[in-house]
Amino acid sequence: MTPRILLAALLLIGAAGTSAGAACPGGVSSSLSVTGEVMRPTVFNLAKLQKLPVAQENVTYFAAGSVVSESFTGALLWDLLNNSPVGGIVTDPTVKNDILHKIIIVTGSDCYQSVFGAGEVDPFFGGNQIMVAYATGGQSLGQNGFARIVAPVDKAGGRFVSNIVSIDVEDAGSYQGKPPR
Ligand SMILES: Nc1nc2c(c(=O)[nH]1)N[C@H]1C(S)=C(S)[C@@H](COP(=O)(O)O)O[C@H]1N2
Ligand SMILES: [Mo]
Repeated sequence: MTPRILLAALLLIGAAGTSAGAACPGGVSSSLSVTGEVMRPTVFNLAKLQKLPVAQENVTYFAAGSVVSESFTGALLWDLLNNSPVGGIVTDPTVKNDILHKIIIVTGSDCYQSVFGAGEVDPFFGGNQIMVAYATGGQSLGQNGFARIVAPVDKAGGRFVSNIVSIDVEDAGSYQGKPPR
């Protein structure tokens, strides 16, 4: 390899290395896709989210060391996954409590991510009223996108993924045997 070709090859490798960055441009989200082990994968915009039963939550949490109190309006994550149009998480009735195997991966436009256990939000188990919020104080969420997670029992805002672009449901079993990242 001539030095020039070697340089070109290195630049290409470098570009490939930054392609994850290109997939996470950040910015204000205006739709999110629900994918993975659900009955009907669905793309939601604000109007579609507003068709789900409306939930209201007053939460107080730490954000970067300061206490924030906000009144959020949105849909419960459980309702979003189980009501029409998504219609539920796919489970295998022959597997004991298969719902407890399911992982809900929420991703923001900047690729900020948090996972939630289906058992944590299932009203029969944890019943945590985790919300996909689309308004705060009666206003849209502005720079936080059209939708963000609100986890009312959390102490800090780290799981409040803003600018949601995807909610992906996966099975813990599919990760077994994979090397840790
Ligand atoms: N998409 C995205 N969501 C995010 C973050 C982020 O970096 N990207 N930071 C989180 C953290 S660490 C906190 S404390 C809260 C801060 O939210 P607030 O400034 O609106 O209170 O947002 C959370 N949601
Ligand atoms: Mo934070």
